[in-house]
Amino acid sequence: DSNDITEVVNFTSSNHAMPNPEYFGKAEGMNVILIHLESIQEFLIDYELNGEEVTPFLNSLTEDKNMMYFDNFFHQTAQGKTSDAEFILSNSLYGLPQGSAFTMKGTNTYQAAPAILGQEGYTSAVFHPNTGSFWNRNEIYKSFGYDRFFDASSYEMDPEHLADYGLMDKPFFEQSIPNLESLPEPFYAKFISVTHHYPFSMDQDETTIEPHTTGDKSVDNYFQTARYADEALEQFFDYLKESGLYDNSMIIMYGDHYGISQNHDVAMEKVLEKEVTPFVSKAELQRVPFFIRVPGMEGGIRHTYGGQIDILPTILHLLGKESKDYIQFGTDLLSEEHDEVVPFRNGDFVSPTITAIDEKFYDSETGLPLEEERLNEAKRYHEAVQYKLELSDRVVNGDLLRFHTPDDFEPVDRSEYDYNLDLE
Ligand code: GP9
Ligand code: MN
Repeated sequence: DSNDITEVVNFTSSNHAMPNPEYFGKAEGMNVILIHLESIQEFLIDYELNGEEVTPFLNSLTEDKNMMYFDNFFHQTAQGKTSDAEFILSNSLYGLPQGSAFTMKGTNTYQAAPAILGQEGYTSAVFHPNTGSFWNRNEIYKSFGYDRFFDASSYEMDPEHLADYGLMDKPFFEQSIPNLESLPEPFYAKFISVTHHYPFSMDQDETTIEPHTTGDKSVDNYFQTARYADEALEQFFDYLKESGLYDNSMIIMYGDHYGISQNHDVAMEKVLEKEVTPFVSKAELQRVPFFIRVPGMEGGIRHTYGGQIDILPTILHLLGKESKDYIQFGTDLLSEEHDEVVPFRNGDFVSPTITAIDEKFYDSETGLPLEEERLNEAKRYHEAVQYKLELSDRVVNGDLLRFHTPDDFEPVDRSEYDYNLDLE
């Protein structure tokens, strides 16, 4: 009941990080373009295969003068994979420990980014060239308040250009343009690509880099589809520049989750040319790239620790919208008060000082087991992480946002949304 929400509100308001005046409102009134970098892991950035960059375009973006690049950023997904990433960053709530909140909690009450910004005059849309019912998107997007959903029905699904989960990235971005241009500005638009997805197979005629040579097929091919995704992204950026959208849009890009699972640690030793210990496999390799580009705002490489849970409060503050009245479990990455302990869904965590893997503690800098005298500090972090995950689960399982409506927020009425999709 409504009493259950009180403990949650007490926690989230005390956990809230004050906006940094240097950044608050820096993107006010701008469009928001979110690009979901399917299966892109951080180790790809600046990785060279046979002396060649795998993702030259992404690499160049880390040096763009208006681009902030976070190199200690982690995915926090579990079984819900892509859908967990979407769920976490749209709501600043954690995904569920088992299954996918998208499929299991699609009709809950949410206060998601599209609804919050919709009430500030934004039009919201998702572009994704797969059947709209995949991951129950066609239902949960209504609860999030997405105005438009362009699924496979909005694309020419030419059989020659299909990947396992839908249209290849290059035609996907290209064909998205007319629909993007139909949106009134300012808009909040998310693009979810599909080519760079396990098992990372693609037509060899279209590849522009040799596979890796570890002998593990999906690991070897991972580099080819990553290169293709990088090229598709560059083409989309070219369009954004030509159309002028580049100059009045904030661009956010995030890796959704690992592409190479722990079943491939042996091959990863060859890729990284080092021993893949549990610390490397379960912490280091869970880094994903995170980029923020705001026209006119100074960029640079940031070493702040953070995760997908922190994306929503960061975006809201850049847009000049206080996140304080909302129930959000992350904190603004640009705030002086940002919390650098990053929980994983299983209760493990990373931070600049201490990392917990399988409930064993490590020194984050050396990767070695933590000294005895720091164990108490580690246990405090661990308890804080458990508590956050437990409270977030209470919100999602109990549909508790029904009982907490911020003053300037109108609850979403799902019946107002219909995407006219052609669902098989
Ligand atoms: C499917 C795509 C892939 O539409 O988003 O989802 P994933 O398998 O990565 O969770
Ligand atoms: Mn995914």
